[in-house]
Amino acid sequence: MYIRSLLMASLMVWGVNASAQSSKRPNIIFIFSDDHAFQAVSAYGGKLVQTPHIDRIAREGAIFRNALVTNSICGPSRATLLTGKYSHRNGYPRNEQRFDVTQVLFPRVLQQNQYQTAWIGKWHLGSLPEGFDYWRILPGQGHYYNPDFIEKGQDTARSQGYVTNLVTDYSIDWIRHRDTSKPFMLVVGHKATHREWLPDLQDLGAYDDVNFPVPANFNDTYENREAARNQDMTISKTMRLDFDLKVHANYNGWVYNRFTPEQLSAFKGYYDGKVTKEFDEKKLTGDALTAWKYQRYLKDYLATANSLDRNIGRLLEYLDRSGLAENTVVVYASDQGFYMGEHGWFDKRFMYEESLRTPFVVRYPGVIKPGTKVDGLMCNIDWAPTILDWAGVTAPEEMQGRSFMPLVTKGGNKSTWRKAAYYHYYEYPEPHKVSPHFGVRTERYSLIRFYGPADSWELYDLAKDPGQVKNLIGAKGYEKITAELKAELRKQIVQYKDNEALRLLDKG
Ligand code: SGN
Ligand code: CA
Repeated sequence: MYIRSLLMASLMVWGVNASAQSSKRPNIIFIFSDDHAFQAVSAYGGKLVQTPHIDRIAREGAIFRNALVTNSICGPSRATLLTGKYSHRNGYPRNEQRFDVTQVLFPRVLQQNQYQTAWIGKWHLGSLPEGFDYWRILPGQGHYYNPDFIEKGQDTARSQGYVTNLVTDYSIDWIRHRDTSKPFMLVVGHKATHREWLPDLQDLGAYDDVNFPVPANFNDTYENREAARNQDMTISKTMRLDFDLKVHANYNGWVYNRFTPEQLSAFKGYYDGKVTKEFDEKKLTGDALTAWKYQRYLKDYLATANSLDRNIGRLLEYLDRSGLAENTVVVYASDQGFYMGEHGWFDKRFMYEESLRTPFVVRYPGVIKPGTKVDGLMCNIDWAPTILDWAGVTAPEEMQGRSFMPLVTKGGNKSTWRKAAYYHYYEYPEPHKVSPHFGVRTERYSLIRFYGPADSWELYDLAKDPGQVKNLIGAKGYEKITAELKAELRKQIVQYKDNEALRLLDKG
């Protein structure tokens, strides 16, 4: 009897502790957009646009100025978020395959630790989600208007409305109706600002009065850079007037055939009535046409981003109103960066700064000091281990990143943080014909080994050449740093067990 009551007492104490502890464990919301360039976020100093709500997260928490992806495209970035591993370890190096959901995924680890988990919005991994109590995803790339959603346990069904609003509505709904006895982790997966940059109706023409400055390397001639010369992602040649810029748009095509008559009429009013009209009147060719396409591209892209930022504001406001803000970590990140005309491009893929770096801001009330600015090299392999760290869970051995909390906490040991980051891109040739490559990025330098059709090395001094137009490989005076960086690259390849890259490196 005595033993039994002792046991009961200790169970009760354990129970109390456990629940007291779990009530302190934060909720986690990971807002994950698609192709949103840091140049288009005002918190990053971008003069192109105002993003007050993303900026608010940065102001009330931390901004990472060197948040790097390890393979700059969609599916691979998502696979890395889920697994904390490089593409060569999680089996998802290219888009449009089937992601293996049976491997260790951070949401499943959270579930095992009494978290409730959900993924709402763009998923783009071929297979259906696992490790989530609830999910409601866009099939494939998804549609901007009246998109289909696949909801766990339900048939695919079409929703009415604009995708960024819908993803936010469904996210707030889920939070509202969740099991409140547990902390939660929710990924809010936005389609915006992916190509073909369709804004919400209320944002059509939002930037029509703005004349955007052209990046210094807009007319890059790709000298001494074979991979950059052979890509297929220029505003001048690759970007399509009809599909991308909606000039003489094909309103019978798959993008528009699901529009309501009202939506179609608003689009025609703007794109036929204004944009196509202007195009027809101006009769531009050559550089003048490219300059016009650039302006139109930014106008559409940034108008699409307006809705993204507004909806982030809506979610933050819901957290304020519901009292959840205080105990909820909010991250805003994109799956990679994007070119806004730098090198004359749109799209991503290259290990050059605009697509290597992605926006990443995080608010963690009471833990991360407001206004924190981080320059350390943080990679997307670190995201899963960090999320688990927030939940008080040690990351499984096979995850290759580590929690970035030492970078944002007072007294955190920053001395052991990585001084070099490893990158490996694979998808070739379609779309965009970017030669596969791997490389290493330090605070100051970027060393890249292209393989496949462009079999070459590149070296950049980011302090002297932030626009990366001067390949220093073989240049006099750079022998020592090149040798050091090559040694660092080999070290990283061995550390992260990238056997394919090691074989290529051994060839020279
Ligand atoms: C589509 C786009 C490409 C884009 C890929 C990958 N073409 O194929 O421009 O690079 O998606 O993007 S489109 O004509 O269909 O718009 S990712 O973000 O999903 O990796
Ligand atoms: Ca993307």
